[in-house]
Amino acid sequence: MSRVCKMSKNVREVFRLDELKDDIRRNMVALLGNDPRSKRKFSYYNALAYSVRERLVDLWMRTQSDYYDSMAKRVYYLSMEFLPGRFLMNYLTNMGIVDECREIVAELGFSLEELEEEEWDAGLGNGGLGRLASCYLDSMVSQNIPGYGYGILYDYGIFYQSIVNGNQEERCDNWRRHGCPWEITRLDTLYEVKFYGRSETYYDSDGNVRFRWVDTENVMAMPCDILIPGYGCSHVSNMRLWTAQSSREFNLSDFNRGDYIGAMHGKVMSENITKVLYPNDQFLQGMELRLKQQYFLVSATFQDILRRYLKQHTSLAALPEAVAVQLNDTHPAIAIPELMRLLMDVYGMGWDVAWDICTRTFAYTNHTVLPEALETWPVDLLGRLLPRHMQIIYEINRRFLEGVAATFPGDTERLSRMSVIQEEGGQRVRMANLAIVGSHTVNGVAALHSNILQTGLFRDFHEYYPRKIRNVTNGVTPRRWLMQCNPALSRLITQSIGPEWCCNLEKLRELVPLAEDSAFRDAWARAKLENKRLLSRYVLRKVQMGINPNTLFDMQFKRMHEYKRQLLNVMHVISLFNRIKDNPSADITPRTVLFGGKAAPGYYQAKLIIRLINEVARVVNADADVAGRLRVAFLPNYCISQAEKVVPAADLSEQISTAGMEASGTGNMKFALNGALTIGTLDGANVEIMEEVGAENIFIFGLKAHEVAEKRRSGYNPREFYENDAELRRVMDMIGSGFFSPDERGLFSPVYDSLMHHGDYYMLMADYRPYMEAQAAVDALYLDQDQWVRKSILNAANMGKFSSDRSVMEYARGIWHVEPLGK
Ligand code: GPQ
Repeated sequence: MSRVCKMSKNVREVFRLDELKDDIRRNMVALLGNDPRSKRKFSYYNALAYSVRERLVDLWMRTQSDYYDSMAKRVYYLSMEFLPGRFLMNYLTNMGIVDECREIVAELGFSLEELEEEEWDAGLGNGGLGRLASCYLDSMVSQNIPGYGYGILYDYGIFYQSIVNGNQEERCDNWRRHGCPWEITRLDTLYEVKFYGRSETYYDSDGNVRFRWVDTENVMAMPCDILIPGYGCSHVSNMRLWTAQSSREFNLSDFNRGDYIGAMHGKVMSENITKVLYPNDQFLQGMELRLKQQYFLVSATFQDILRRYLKQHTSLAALPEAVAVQLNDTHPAIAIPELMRLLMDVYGMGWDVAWDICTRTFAYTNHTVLPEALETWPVDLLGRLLPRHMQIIYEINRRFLEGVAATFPGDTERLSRMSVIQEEGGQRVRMANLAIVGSHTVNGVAALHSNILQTGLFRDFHEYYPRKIRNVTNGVTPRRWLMQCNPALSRLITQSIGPEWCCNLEKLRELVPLAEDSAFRDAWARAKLENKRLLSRYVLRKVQMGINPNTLFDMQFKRMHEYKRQLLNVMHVISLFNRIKDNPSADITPRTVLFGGKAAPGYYQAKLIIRLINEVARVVNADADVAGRLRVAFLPNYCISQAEKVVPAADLSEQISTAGMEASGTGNMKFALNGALTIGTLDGANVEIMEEVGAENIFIFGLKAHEVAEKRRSGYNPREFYENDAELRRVMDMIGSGFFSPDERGLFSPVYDSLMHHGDYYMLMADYRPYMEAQAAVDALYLDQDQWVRKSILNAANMGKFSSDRSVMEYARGIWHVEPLGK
């Protein structure tokens, strides 16, 4: 039986809440050196944070010794990105002490919400991939799956976005400038990470040829832990984030030569490795520093994994029984040759034994089919930075292709498609191929996406390894994405069906009959309205714009990408504008259309669409005929803490990517879970959301994935839609002719041209009319509030499948082969 305390009936006692106030005051003085009589919110936030954290350290240590004593198999979730957002309310929610804490903080003269706002988001990721990793950590620890997140502690997370004259401007996100109370820095643990040098052969004492990696430049990795409390404090785990420190000896030698500046230069350069998160989402830039970051994560993590393993085992032969490593996309895939190197060069194993251990340890998750996102590294670059790994990759590939050639004799084209080395256009290492070959399981993140992997992108691999490629549909944690972000709705749900839903989201189904109860529907609508009011206040504060909570809140919040088609949404807005201008007295459903999302700093077209949204907003919002019926706003700096305000207030969730391009989406799940209705294409997890909520409770439109593929093959002509649809033509002409940019008429020509002259790759023109029709159905339904609210309830009620608890259990049982501890 687990020694870790099960959630006590008396949280007051377990977390010593009677002492919390005194601890906050003590930490004000002892840790922060502040006068407790000061009323600085930031100091009180910090003092509270330290006081909360120290209550968990003990539980964390007990959890770790539980894992140790039971010799449980551990899961290592390796990810270049985590997007936890703020920690304070998550700790309090998972500890179950929000209300108690609110009282204590009030006695100190603050509201909990104002202290919450003092925290800076931990933005150590770009978007969905990083947020998924954070949801999975929450679900693992909440379900007693022994797991850890391993990543990088970037000094600068995803940039801070501001909008200046309608354009995105990036500012650096110095998120730890004033310290971060959640970090536990392990100053005494340092691992050496090697780069460059060369691979040398030598003979061991038995006369066997062996390899060693010599003449390297070394950097030290120091871990920093952030605790991850499970819901109900079943267990407390951690994510371990690495930071680069210069290595001592390479400093010393330079100092001894008297080259002080040279030594400092080396120090600064080596510490640059963890300076900044690359802000590209699904776009490979191919910078050497990025590859260094990847190997830095992998090398430090494996030293830590093996150290922990070898405390309890004498031989590495049983590694796959004790360790499961999940690769979050190919970003950490260099782990495969790294483990081979460690097993062979450091622990003396032969190839076959090492390879068997390796392939039973790794599993790989693919998150995209976009070709520009698939990682390939030039052989020269990889070979220079990691010469021994390059050798190992060649050998992995040689043996792999031998196997393929034996199964498909004479099929040289297949060999060149499947090769880990791409030959055309200069040799490059295909990281996805390496990850597939070196893993026992590969998964996509939604049923449609996994299917596309099997039949499209990884078809050859699926034929060769018929059981390797599988599906695990993504999920989101109901703790942060309902309980914490939407107290009004959570309260109502708990009052109606009890509190179990937050650990067993399928329970929400008990809300289905309540959709027929008019008193419940009223309460549901009131909760939504309350959230819309809160958001309206936030919007007023952020962009000085008043929005009316009684209008339909239509939301598209996600990274800016052409395939996500924010432009299609803008085209709908322009069409509504024209309809109102043509007929100012028309009876239309009043809407507030809100956008948010960052564009990669070098992604010209995405930035231009941000500008277009802002220029359309300027025109629409200033027009007297439109007033009260249509408003448009772009909220700057979309991030986790903003999502927590936006998601609960949405009526309509825009999930309108070109079918076949969005691997899963997770925003779609968050919005529907909070009672928004979805307008979307049959893409990613939208397909499964439709299956769960019922086709009558979602607005599906547009081309299907196979139709998109078919149209691309048979020749797609966007102009045909322009010529046959007067309303579309007018929209395009307004964009192209400078209607929204009177001072710079050609400003939006590239937007116009991409659709009209460059093939409209994402098929907006084809989907415009079906989208307009779906939006008309939205308008009509919204006028019937009774029906709308009924559907809103049915959406939330049927979202049980999309809990990350379910996803994590599928990984645990089907891929990691671990069971929850103490069960
Ligand atoms: N995703 Cl490859 C990212 O956020 N960043 C990436 O670099 C890659 C994928 C997203 C993907 O676009 C979404 O459809 C998924 O829901 C999400 O990963 C999590 O799987």
